[in-house]
Amino acid sequence: MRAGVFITLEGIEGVGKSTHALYIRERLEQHGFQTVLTREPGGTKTGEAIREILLHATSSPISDLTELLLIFSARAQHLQEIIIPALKANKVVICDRFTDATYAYQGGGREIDRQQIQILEAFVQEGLKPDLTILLDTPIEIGLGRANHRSKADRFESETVNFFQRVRQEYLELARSEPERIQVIDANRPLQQIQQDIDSILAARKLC
Ligand code: Z5A
Repeated sequence: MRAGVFITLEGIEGVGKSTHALYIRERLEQHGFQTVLTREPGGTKTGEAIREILLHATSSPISDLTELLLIFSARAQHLQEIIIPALKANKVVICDRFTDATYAYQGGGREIDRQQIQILEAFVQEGLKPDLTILLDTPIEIGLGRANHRSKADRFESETVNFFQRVRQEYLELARSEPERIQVIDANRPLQQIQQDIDSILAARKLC
């Protein structure tokens, strides 16, 4: 059995996941929790190498199934090397994206059969799920608009508007199916208001 707390942040790109992951870490550390801040795909040396392929390998095609398997390969390493040891050491793991992103991007976006994802989830995670997921939600033009200010688009960022609409809808569907775990925040507001909502969610779980 594990002892720590596993928190994930989700949403389409540019909604503020990285910004609020840092905020959550700061709040938790102010309240005496030991934290590990990490991300997917990535979080380990192997996982970061896989991330590089997933995001930037554009010279040769990657099939949807290969993409799915690469994501779960990175996740398997991340769980064994970082997440499970941290939870066993009673730490709070804050992870920028996790398996909900797979349902949203590979399930919703790429339209891979949900049951295939469920099989891999059960195999790789053996029942481990986040205790709390914060889903930052904005209309896609807001998120994409914020992200577009940055450098060259990666493999996902080059997808169509319809792809991101499906991703967003799948995230909202996941939240409807697991309302206790997945807390939706309207991220189309000033940072301070979003952080007040985050504080309330953490306080309700006695984390701040
Ligand atoms: N992927 C997948 O397909 N399947 C999976 O299972 C997993 C991932 C785990 C990499 O993700 C890609 O991997 C991802 C899906 C795929 N691709 N996409 N798209 P990533 O997390 O590294 O990439 P990202 O979502 O593109 O990250 P991001 O663009 O950095 O977004 P963010 O972390 O949500 O946003 P941010 O960096 O905190 O904020 C972006 C900017 O907006 C920044 O300048 C902020 O200051 C600003 N911002 C944030 N919030 C606000 C508010 N409220 N008002 C004004 N400005 C704001």
